[in-house]
Amino acid sequence: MKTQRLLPAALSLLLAAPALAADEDAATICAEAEERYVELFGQPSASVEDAEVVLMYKYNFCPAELTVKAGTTVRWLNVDKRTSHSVLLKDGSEPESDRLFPEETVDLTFLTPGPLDYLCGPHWETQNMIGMITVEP
Ligand SMILES: [Cu+2]
Repeated sequence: MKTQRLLPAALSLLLAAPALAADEDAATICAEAEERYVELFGQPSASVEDAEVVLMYKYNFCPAELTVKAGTTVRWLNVDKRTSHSVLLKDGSEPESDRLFPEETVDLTFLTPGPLDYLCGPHWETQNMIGMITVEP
């Protein structure tokens, strides 16, 4: 009897959950990602001085496209609450990063000019979680 009473309550919680990430606009998601960053670190991500920060949030890279000078370090930071992500350069020049759990980071320093597509190993196919770095000389 207890199970029967609990189940409908659990179902109604699921139904009340927010819309799936895919339905949300990337700009809205990235604005939320930045809010998460400020909540966690007490300052905007742009105030990081030793790297350009790309946030990973709700199956998006924020910003999805980034242009940097050669020699710049890009730091990917997961600001999701539960989901883990990775960084995998499509040209295969680096091994896929470890799974980054919430609040974990990976740094890559880009020396060679050119465009570089990258993706999230677990989510590029199902969630289109992809990004691009353009390295300028
Ligand atoms: Cu991912």
